[in-house]
Amino acid sequence: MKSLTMLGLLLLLAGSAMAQVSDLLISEYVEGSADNQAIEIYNGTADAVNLSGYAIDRYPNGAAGAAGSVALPAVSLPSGGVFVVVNSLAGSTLLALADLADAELAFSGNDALVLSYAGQPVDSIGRVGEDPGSYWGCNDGTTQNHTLIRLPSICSGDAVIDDAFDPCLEWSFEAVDTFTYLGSHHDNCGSVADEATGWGALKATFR
Ligand SMILES: [Ca+2]
Ligand SMILES: [Ca+2]
Repeated sequence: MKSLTMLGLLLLLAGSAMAQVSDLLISEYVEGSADNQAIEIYNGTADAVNLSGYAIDRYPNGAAGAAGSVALPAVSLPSGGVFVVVNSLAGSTLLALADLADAELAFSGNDALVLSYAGQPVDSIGRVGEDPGSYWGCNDGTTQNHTLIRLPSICSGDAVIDDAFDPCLEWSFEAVDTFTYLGSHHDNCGSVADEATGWGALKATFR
């Protein structure tokens, strides 16, 4: 009985350890009016991550290959922090929220975007190789003229860049030109601190 309980505890701990975000995520997507476009990158891992080697690659209108890319700079993004990239042609309100402004970050609702590291996909929005018309859509909204926020339950990136894309599965929607949520992100994926607390509490219970 006692060993079964210990096995259960170990399985529980293994499960919670896996819950922590494992790599950078695209936490927000702004496809606003005119040239108001932005992407927020979130570090939900336990450690600071240097952004060197990461890039946001753009696959417009169903293109199978990237037509442009924004290389992220060699800055250290702390655990829990976000980095906001804005189209340099965007309006002043949005530009004021940028950590990096780059004219390469120009997209419309039917362009897939991929966060990559050393050329390997880490996360994505949209479906590479598919031109959906003006946007990808679902009951709650579309990838055009909206701000999309990653659901707090999403703990790992969509690294399969060419499968079917249903934005309702991983995103919530805000009205066009909503910039309120840029600059922070929240996930429900657990953290090292939570696990440490849990472990102590579980050990205490077991004794
Ligand atoms: Ca996918
Ligand atoms: Ca945000």
